[in-house]
Amino acid sequence: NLRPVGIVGAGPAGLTLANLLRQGGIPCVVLERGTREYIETRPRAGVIEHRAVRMLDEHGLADRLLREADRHGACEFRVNGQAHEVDYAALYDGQTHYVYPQQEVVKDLLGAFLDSGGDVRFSVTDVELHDIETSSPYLTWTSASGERERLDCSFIAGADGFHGVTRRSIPAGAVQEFSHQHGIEWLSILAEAPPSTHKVIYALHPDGFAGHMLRSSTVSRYYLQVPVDDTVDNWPDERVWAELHKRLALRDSDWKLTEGRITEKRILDMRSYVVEPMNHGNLYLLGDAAHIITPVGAKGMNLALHDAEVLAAALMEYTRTGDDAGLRSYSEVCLRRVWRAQEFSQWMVFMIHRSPEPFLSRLGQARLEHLIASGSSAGYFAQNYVGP
Ligand code: RFL
Repeated sequence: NLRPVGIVGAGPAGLTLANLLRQGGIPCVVLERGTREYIETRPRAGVIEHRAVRMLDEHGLADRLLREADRHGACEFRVNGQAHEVDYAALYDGQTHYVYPQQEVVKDLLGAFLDSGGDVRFSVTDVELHDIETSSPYLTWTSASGERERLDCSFIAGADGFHGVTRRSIPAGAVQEFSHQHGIEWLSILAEAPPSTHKVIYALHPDGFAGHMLRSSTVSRYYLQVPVDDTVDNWPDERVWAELHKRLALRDSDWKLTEGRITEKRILDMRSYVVEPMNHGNLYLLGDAAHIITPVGAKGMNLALHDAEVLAAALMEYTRTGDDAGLRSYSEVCLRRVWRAQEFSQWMVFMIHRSPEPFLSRLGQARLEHLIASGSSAGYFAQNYVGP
């Protein structure tokens, strides 16, 4: 009579863990604040590393992804209106990214879990964690119908994102927090516009960075570097498009940006955060609950999937054999990848942004010129970008 693992949060991290545990015969219950519709339509990431896809595929969770996702092995840096392509797949054993929106990943993971009889409680509120330092931790929450409920757990998995409740349940002083404000801000835009490019574009312009990301054949994501403390109200649609046209422009070319209806506009806090260790007692944190990273380099969801894979293996080993070596090394194993991703993201942030300090802008430009000119620098970029 195994007590279940209580998983808080049905994002990519929580749902991947839930599926892997269920496949391994370990009972679990997922508590989610949102409705099913909310989590299945929440657009965020869109770029998945080959490694994460292989892991999902090994567990039979990537069928639709492999059928529908586009594969990308090159990106473009636009500097002063000139395009420089980096063929990172060629530089790294032919490995590619998969472009597949995060809400589709969530839809697939949720569908697989529910189809196998998995237990997800939607629309829960006031989740509380109890006795996490003991071997009988438990969760309480208010259900969608207003009842206070309780689940006695073997372990608790905190997969409730950066603003969730699980990390905050760890007593002050038991963990160390590392955070960094990158001193830049992005306006993030989602539009019903077919992509104007076959590759992701990172454009460096005297007025700041602009990015054209890929999501699907009908939807695209764009980013604009904006002054710190800027607000969405300053960015009516016409200004967004004018700025994108200007910063993405290509010299001596008839390339054009296709516009579409803007469906989301938000200011992104360009911040990094890591908590160490990623566990306390019998609470294990994963994904954004333990670490956030800027979207530069597209690592956040990939790290969340990796944490889930490592934790599932550790919990399975412990349940089958009583060996807790995997649980003891969980945090260390995950953090190694997390810090490597943070280092790469920071390297890239520095390279593609215009700093208020002109000297630093020049250094970033020199880094990019080196990347374009040098095989070894491009090799570093390729390996880290597509995922080590
Ligand atoms: P999530 O996805 O935030 O899921 C957490 C879930 O927990 C629920 N929840 C609670 N449930 C119960 N009780 C509570 N108290 C709760 N509090 C929260 C939430 O409703 C939610 O369902 O975390 P997870 O699973 O760790 O996944 C992390 C990723 O979502 C995140 O890292 C990425 O989206 C980051 N990211 C990107 N990552 C990539 O790998 N590639 C990309 O291209 C990429 N692009 C992006 C991004 C993030 C972005 N934003 C919006 C921050 C682009 C953007 C614009």
